[in-house]
Amino acid sequence: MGISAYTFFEQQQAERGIDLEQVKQQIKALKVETPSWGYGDSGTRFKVFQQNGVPRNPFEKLEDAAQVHRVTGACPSVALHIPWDKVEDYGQLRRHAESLGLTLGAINPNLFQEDAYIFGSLCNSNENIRRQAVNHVLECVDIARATGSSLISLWLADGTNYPGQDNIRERKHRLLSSLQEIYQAMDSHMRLLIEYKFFEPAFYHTDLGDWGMAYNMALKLGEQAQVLVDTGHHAQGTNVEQIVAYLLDEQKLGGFHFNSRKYADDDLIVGSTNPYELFLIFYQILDASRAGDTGVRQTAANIAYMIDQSHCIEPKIPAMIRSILNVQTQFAKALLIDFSAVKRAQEQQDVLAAENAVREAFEFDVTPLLHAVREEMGVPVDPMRAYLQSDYGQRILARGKGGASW
Ligand code: LRH
Ligand code: MN
Ligand code: MN
Repeated sequence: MGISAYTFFEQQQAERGIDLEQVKQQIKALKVETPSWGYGDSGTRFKVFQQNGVPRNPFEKLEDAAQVHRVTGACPSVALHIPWDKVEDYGQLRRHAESLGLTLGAINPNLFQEDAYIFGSLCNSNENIRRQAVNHVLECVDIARATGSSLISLWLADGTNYPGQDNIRERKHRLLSSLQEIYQAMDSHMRLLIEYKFFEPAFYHTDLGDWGMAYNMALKLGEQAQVLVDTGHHAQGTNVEQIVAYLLDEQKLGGFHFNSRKYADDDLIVGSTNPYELFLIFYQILDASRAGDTGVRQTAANIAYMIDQSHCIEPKIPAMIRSILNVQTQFAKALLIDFSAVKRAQEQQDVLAAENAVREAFEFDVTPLLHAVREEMGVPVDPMRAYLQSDYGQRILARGKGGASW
């Protein structure tokens, strides 16, 4: 790190009244969960590409995830997807995670890859299939107990392809009663995160098609149910940060699946095409968490930040490191917002001054700040370079091709 670059940055921020010590603390506290499936082979509906050195089982996925945490210090937990990560003994998987300095995070039931689910899972009109789906999620609640996880992260692929294919209102009733049974089975420290998506695999209607539907279910279920915002799950032009602000104010923002998208549910590296959107999401979160704000109902601390990406053409561990660095960068920038300047401009209804006070934070180069933070955390100043210079990428090639895939 160039000492002078940081000193200059420090002076610049002090003049703006930004408390850099506070900022550094908050960057250090930001933890982002990585998904087990982000380390395995993946693809599109056209092709799943096999890469060399991909983990062959959930144990090896954790080993790869531990590399991301080793160089970033920001990813101490890993989300599981069941049955992709099905093992005989979840206690053993948990111990393996702990031996690597990790914990097991959100448990994601898979309600989309059984033939039985061709017409849906929790919404299916066939009672036996609904039962199979509910039982699977109940099994995930048990797995969460064994892994020490507190989150059940549920995404529903259910929907229809044609008008009239099924009764939309009846499907809604079936969904609510399925979710109620699941909700009641959770322990009191557990949270159910309900993820929505506007289309795919269903193309006419999706049973949880937007945040409003997920919110309605969460509201009916109770305090332990919240909404999960996957940044790639919206129609073009949707103001995702407004959804974030709204849910925060209702105490219903459970967490995120970060990724970036340009056309659909692209699942690309977060912040690669839309860094300003990510910055504005953090702006809303920090604004809602500010002390003294009478509207504060939820703080940044109890939001589950998770990555949900499929790295189809890029090497998986560096792709995950890149994702984490992008998240840290935009979070750091948002922390530089002069919130009192924003407030003043809002009170004076000075549109340009308000927009300027937000945007100017985005325009700072936070590299010296992040270097200083990493030095203090005892992790490499340049995590990507540290990983690439290690021999881990070489060593895993011995695993060969044909690793785990979805
Ligand atoms: C659905 C989704 C959901 C799944 C994951 C693999 O598109 O975002 O979170 O669990 O992808
Ligand atoms: Mn997702
Ligand atoms: Mn998705």
